[in-house]
Amino acid sequence: MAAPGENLRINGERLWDSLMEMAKIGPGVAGGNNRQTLTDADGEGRALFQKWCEAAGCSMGLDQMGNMFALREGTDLDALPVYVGSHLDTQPTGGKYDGVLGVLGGLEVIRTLNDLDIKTKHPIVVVNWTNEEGTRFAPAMLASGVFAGVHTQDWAYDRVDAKGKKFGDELVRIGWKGDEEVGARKMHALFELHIEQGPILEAEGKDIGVVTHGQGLCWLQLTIIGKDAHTGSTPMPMRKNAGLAMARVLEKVEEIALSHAPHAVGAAGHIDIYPNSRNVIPGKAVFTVDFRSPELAVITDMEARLRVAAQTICDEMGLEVEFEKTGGFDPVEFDETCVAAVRNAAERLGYSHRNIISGAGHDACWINQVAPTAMVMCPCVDGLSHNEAEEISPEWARAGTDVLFHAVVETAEIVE
Ligand code: HGY
Ligand code: MN
Ligand code: MN
Repeated sequence: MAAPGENLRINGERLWDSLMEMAKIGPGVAGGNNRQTLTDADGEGRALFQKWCEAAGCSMGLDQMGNMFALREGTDLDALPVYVGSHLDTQPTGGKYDGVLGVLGGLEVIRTLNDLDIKTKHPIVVVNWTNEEGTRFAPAMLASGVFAGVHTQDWAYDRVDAKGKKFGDELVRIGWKGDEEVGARKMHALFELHIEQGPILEAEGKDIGVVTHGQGLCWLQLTIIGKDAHTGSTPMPMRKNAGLAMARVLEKVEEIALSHAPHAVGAAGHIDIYPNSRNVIPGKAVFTVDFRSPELAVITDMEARLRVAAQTICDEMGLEVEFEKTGGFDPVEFDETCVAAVRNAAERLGYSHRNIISGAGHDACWINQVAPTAMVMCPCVDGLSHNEAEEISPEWARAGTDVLFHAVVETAEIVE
């Protein structure tokens, strides 16, 4: 396939302006974003994205999970589209680039093709996947998971947030439930541009991460039941302290993850303690342990050991413990041809690059099960993400999107 000439580059200023414009929607309190899925802010961000796509001549498709698909026609009506995109939803204390760079980078590919009046054989579709973050509604990558057939739509619709609101109801409420059957679309390939969310690329001075694999994940929610009691008048030996049990379990999480150093990781980011009153011994603790590793056997081992350790701790303290698997996916190996398109693009454009395993989960991890898929990564400052201080440079954004442009356009085949 004819590759685009190395002089073909995207418009970095226009991309950066769009990123800053989108960042105004659902602002955080410290310079980042709080544009959680299916909130009014999410709806606003979607509307802005749709406006931009339509201004770029795209037609917008919307499926029953709220996934958005902006189509730029190709010359061959029978050719399957090349998809490019990520997610616009953010963490509650999220950054301006996690997910958003991949969606607006995809839009920039379209805008650049329009500027250069380039036609492609395969159509190109820019995607915004609903609820990648899995914060408000667990698990992460929910809508791309339904698209890939990993979850049923009914199960997804029934996911509830901390206030008991249902995913399906909230999708209707913000007015972004489409008619399209989820997963009916067939793809020639999918590419996702994403910030690394880790420190490797910046530390090594590399412009581009050629993502060959993605590590797998296990989200195990524990509910520990003790007994509410007075923190002052209850003798220590009589206490059934769910908070103390949780603390001991979290020590085990650290110990188990470190036993598989250097690649495995483990922590609990979601923690609810009840009744959360200063002078009541906690009678209940509900928390989610997030284990990850590039090796499935390691993830399986970490989960099994934690279940045993938590049960032993609770048995010894006379407390109850319940386990619920609230998310998980196996390690991912991306499509070699698509990965090569990314690597060749970085070479052609003169960007430094290295192979990398994605530490975070992405929609591409699920779509890889139904279509040839690959990812492009750019560095982020100090490897920081899922923090309002998340930052990238305009140069990194441009480099990543140049490589995305070349990989997508080469795969979509330029028509001379
Ligand atoms: O959890 C993840 O890895 C992704 O950032 N949602
Ligand atoms: Mn993301
Ligand atoms: Mn994220």
